[in-house]
Amino acid sequence: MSRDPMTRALGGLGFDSHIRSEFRAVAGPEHHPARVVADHGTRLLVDRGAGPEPGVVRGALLREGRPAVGDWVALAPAEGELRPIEALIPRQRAIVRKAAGERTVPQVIAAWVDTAFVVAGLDGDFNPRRIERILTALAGTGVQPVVLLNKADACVDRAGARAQLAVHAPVCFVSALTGEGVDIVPTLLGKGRTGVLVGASGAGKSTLTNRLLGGDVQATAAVREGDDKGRHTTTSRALFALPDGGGLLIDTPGMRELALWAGEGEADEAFDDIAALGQRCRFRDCAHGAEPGCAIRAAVERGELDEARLASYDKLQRELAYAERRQDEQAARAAQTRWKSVSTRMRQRRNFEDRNGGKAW
Ligand SMILES: Nc1nc2c(ncn2[C@@H]2O[C@H](COP(=O)(O)OP(=O)(O)OP(=O)(O)O)[C@@H](O)[C@H]2O)c(=O)[nH]1
Ligand SMILES: [Mg+2]
Ligand SMILES: [Zn+2]
Repeated sequence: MSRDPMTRALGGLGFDSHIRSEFRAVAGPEHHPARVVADHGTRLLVDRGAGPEPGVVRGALLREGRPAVGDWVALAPAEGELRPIEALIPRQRAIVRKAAGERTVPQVIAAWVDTAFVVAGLDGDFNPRRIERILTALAGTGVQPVVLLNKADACVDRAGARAQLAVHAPVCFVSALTGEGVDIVPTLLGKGRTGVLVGASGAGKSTLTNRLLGGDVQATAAVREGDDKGRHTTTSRALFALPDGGGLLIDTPGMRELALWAGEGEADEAFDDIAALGQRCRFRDCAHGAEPGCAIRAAVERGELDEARLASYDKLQRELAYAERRQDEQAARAAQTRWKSVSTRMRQRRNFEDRNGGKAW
């Protein structure tokens, strides 16, 4: 890396030679590389190695979609207090989800992520199926998943909790409260690498962030039984540099709904054991119900496959099929709108030619 102090500071944000060459491909000589370090809804904060400053999206980027936390961007020279963001370095290793609400619009949660820490609280809220579903959504993103079972201090039966979880990712017990095990995060990340905390609201993502940063940077709140108190405490996404070159960590708001953005093949990736069994069913289109020669039902009967895990796989397959149908419908509607505007333009052009007796445009 260069001896230029600004570039060195960018290295602390994860800037490397690959991003530098990608930056050169999209930026002009007046531009400066920076990372998006916070998304507060209407406001983005960017850091070009000199600390966070407000950035404003401009030019062609307005149409291409808003940069996400973790993204690398090209900044134009400052205009007053604001830094115009003029280009997005082609995004890699992004965590994307269906946006909350009715329309299936993909929303980028974090970009240039090396490791996703799936945080789950070992309290009354422990939900192994939710963890499996998040891992499924992560499959195929190129992001390494790690499960952090948090609130280990409040858990009386760790082995029992662990046994409920059928996943292929590393699983670690941690306590953001006491600090037990939390060093796994900087250890796994290391210098210049980016991690993101995802998981249900109240799992302790912000408490863990504060513990790793050694201060009260993110607000946290106690979860109360029976109401929504302590839920959705974090409302924006932000990236922090961990001390002593321990990498970069993005805290995110808890997911309000199961929000997948995955294809059916990705369900098979997360449930590869079930998918492999399915290959051995007698019928290729086996629905793993009452069909004769079903290898999956046979595995359940032999006790080799957990019924709950199979149910989770079935449910996921159905959800993915539904999501895919909706994506197709939306694509079809968008194509129809485009076609309508094309035919309107063609009609206008014909009218113009008729009136003026010749070629237009
Ligand atoms: N006993 C125990 N409580 C914890 C631990 N970590 C977090 N908590 C508590 O869990 C509650 C929720 O923690 P938060 O850090 O706000 O949860 P969050 O995942 O950031 O939630 P959102 O921001 O809503 O997504 C707080 O009362 C924390 O004190 C832990 O390791 N042990
Ligand atoms: Mg939080
Ligand atoms: Zn079958």
